[in-house]
Amino acid sequence: MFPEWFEGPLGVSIVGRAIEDGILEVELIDLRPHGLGRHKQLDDAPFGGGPGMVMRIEPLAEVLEPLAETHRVLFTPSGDPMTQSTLDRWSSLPEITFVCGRYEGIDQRVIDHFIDEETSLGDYVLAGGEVAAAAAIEGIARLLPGVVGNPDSTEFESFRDGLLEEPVYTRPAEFRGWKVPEILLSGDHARIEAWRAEQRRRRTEERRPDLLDGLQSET
Ligand code: JFT
Repeated sequence: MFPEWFEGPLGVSIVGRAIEDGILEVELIDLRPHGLGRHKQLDDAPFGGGPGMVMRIEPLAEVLEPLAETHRVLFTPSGDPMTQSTLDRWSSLPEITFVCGRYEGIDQRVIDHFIDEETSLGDYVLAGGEVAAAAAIEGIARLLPGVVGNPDSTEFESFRDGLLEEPVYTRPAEFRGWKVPEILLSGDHARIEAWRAEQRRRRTEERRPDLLDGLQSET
């Protein structure tokens, strides 16, 4: 309903570059022209009463039925939480359709007949699906081969070993008396890697013990 919302997210940084370089293609579909009547209406009052409005089926059917060959994802607070494995899976699909709704939601028959997967950005409440779609597009873009900033090896990936990232530092080596950990200036790459691994482990234990529960490497 708001294609102009995506101008920023699609125009800059990793996603902007991926599109410029022809590695990623994004087509925005404005729902408004598919609306009903002279006012191109997209919403209506909910059957059974209650507050707010619901997106009608006709405009979405018109748009989504011809896209049946694509993987059609609806962003919704009721969906399965989006994780890195969701993005890994989506990044290898040739074409994916993200449906971004507004109002109180979408007529259930749209979901039943024109949606392949329901996904949520997370357990907090936004006003629509656009932020989730922008997050997904950026998360996918950085996984695509040839995208600048895409580490060639998943070895340098966040969550690569299911742990949080270690702290990182750059120049100056001292600022207001706050020193960079000595080990990082030592040039001893074996000890540096061991230190980083230990930092990832400790950080994850402290901040996200839930991530350790599902790990294979620990016994
Ligand atoms: C919110 C959303 C996600 C995700 C899609 C559509 C309407 C507004 C709304 C809010 C609360 C309850 C409807 C959406 C999201 C998230 C996605 C819609 N709304 N019902 N909010 N928060 N993490 N993905 Cl369509």
